[in-house]
Amino acid sequence: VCRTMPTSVLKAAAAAGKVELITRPDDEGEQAPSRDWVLSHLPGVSGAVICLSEHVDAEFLDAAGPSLKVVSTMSVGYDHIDLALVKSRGIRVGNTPGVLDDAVAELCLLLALMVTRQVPVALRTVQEGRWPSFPWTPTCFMGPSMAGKTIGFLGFGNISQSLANLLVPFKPKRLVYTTSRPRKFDAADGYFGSLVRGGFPVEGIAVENVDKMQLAEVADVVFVLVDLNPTTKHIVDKEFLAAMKTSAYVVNASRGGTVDTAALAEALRTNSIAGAGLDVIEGEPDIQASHPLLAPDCRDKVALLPHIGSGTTETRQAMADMTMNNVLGALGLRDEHGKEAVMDAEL
Ligand code: 8YV
Repeated sequence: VCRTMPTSVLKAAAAAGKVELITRPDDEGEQAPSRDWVLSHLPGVSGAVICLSEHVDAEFLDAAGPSLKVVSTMSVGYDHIDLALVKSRGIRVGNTPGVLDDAVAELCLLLALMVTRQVPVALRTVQEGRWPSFPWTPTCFMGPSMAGKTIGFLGFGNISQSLANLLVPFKPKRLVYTTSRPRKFDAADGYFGSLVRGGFPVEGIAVENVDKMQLAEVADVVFVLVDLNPTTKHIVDKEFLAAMKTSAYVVNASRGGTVDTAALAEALRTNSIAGAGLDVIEGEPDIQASHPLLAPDCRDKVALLPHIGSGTTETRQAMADMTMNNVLGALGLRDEHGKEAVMDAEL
């Protein structure tokens, strides 16, 4: 168990019987384990409970040896797992879809509001004691309303759909999306509402499947919510950013690699787009204060958060439960068909 898990989760695992848990030393708190710690504790384990920081590759699998039956990640994303390799060795993979959609959607909305309403620079003004010399003016810290805008979704999976529902009260003008996996409501500019997972009936807001570059051209806010794979790497690149309106914003809560950071910094510096809300960034967590997006010519247009998208108390508990259940299910220690046991992520 490579990360600190709630006591309830560890107890549930112990209660399943026949389980010996290898957990992190208490004095290392919640820090990511070193690669050495992971590799040295893998030999002989039946299941590995991991997070994004644990790369599952040949070295990882070789260290574990033939005893390893299941790898369970406390994340919906699995780009840190060489899925083809793991499966070729007959090892099962579990992830945590479904339980974090609403939490990540909430954070996307928060990022969009932060960056449109200039919250990063407004907060810094107060925190640095500059409010007294920055008196209110009719135009200070002004930004566009989210209401009535055209919203673009790169990817339209569960998180995008949850976010689309959150945006309904803002009465969007249009909702446009692009995805490599066609949705069943594509038929004739289908209507929103009950067609969206968990949605409530709202008439009159069309959800349109459009080409990626068309989306770039029309969207006032682009939400990037695709999983990272070779086809989505730098899906937001120089060309995409150049096609966006100068008044438009990009919000990324997927993986840092979906947005070309250098191109984004350049687009912000040259006012080719208006701003960016980011929960993820290429190279995270090694982001220093000297990062180009935090430099004086960029930072006022950027809300950058340290990958906290799924971080509601309820969601993290549900993710931890599901992560452990996936291990226990694969090892035959709990009913695999229970509603929380989701196994075998597919590419
Ligand atoms: C998690 C995430 O915070 O689920 C994912 O794929 O990126 C985040 O929700 C992270 O994975 C924790 O491991």
